[in-house]
Amino acid sequence: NPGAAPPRLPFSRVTQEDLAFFRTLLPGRTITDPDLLKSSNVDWLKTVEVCPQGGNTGLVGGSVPVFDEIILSTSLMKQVITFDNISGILTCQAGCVLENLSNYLEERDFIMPLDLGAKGSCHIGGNVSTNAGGLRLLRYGSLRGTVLGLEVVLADGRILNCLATLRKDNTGYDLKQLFIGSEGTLGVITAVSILCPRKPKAVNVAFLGCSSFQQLLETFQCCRGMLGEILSAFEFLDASCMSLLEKHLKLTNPITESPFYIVIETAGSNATHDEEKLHKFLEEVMTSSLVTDGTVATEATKIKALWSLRERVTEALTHEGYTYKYDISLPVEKIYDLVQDMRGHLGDMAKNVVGYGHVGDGNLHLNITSPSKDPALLAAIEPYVYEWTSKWKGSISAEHGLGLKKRNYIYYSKPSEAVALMGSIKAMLDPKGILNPYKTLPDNIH
Ligand code: FAD
Ligand code: S2G
Ligand code: ZN
Repeated sequence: NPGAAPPRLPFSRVTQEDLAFFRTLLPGRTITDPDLLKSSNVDWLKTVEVCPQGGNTGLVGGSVPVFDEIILSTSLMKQVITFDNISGILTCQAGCVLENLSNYLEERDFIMPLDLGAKGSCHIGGNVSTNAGGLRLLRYGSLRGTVLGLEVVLADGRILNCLATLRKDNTGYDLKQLFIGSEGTLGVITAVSILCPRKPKAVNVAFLGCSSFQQLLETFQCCRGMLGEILSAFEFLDASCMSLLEKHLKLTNPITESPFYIVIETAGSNATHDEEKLHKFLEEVMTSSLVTDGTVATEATKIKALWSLRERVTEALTHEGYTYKYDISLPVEKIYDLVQDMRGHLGDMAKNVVGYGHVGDGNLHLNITSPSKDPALLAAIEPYVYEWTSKWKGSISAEHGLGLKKRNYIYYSKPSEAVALMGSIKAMLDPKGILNPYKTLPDNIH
């Protein structure tokens, strides 16, 4: 069971001196009462009970302790440090909640370069530590490009001040990249500087229906050609997702029932120009019947309603019982083949097999549900899903990271020499194994 506690490995164990140190360092802010720690000791999916913690919205069991680890919460580190409204470069503490940063920037005519369904709780430090992707990656790129600098506290207490606010700096190794996506295993991120785009003057969202995934892919190609630089998101969900949204969240499907649904967002600086391009595109895909039905929103509340059909799939799934989540990168034309193959492979063992995700990033969210935890179902899914992904040279974790649950499957997406080098870097930066032990790296390299 991927979420189960692993065997004890030669990592440090917490001592009374450790606890005494933190009690002196943070008087009144160290919590040891098990009841008060309950919500921090369980992950968002409630699948791992058993480190630095941000918003605790991670989905791979990376943010919760396994044995006796101390959780470092960033919740009180929520200050914006600087914002330059010429360059759009924001510097802030790691515990800023993503949605608060978005609001702060939007008041100043800028936006965050990432957006995800967990924005109300996740911290920017957690986003950087997981190298979160989200709904805007297609347009603004990943955090590997938008993060300009980091302040990181190393395992021996040294503060690494790489909090640059320059777009270009080629002086030596780009050390911040080591910490982006390292899931708290190499250092504690305490501040982030990030390049933020201007808030678009015109946003449109089109919600379209397609009768096959092939037609969805052709719509994507047409969309990229005809919308070009104003395209800011291309997401999909399948009919199974839509029925869960209707059933559990009482959301309404705004168009005719279809096997596939697409959310397309445009973001530009000239509403007339954008609407003209969008309508030409819609005319093209409707007349060529790539798309069977659709609706467009330009006004904020309708835009939000259309986006919630994509953003709330995760929430709808939680009402179906136990969810086995697979966050897979594949060649974009293969992403739905995995859903179909998995349905054939599982037959009636699973209650739901659904597919949704970020088409533009070649990132599928394959979710399989059963009324409760089912070891036989898990054995039918894993390692089948990882072998399938590896065969198509995909990634077994596109954006959520490996955490506790997927740490031992890293070899499906990385050669052993690479994993060994990761182990050497980990040993150099965290020789006592005090930083988020049992996460990201497989047990066999410690
Ligand atoms: P936590 O869960 O608290 O921690 C995550 C990892 O980062 C842990 O390993 C933790 O140790 C480490 N960490 C946290 N803070 C620090 C720090 N300051 N320094 C060092 N390490 C740290 N993810 C996506 O990529 N794309 C999506 O579209 C997306 N949508 C989501 C939608 C929903 C509804 C939910 C619940 C989750 C979604 N996620 C998505 C997953 C999750 O929100 C991201 O992984 C997010 O970046 C986690 O941030 P957090 O602050 O909650 O981190
Ligand atoms: C998304 C959220 C987590 C999941 O909705 O884009 O990353 O797999 C996901 O449901
Ligand atoms: Zn996602």
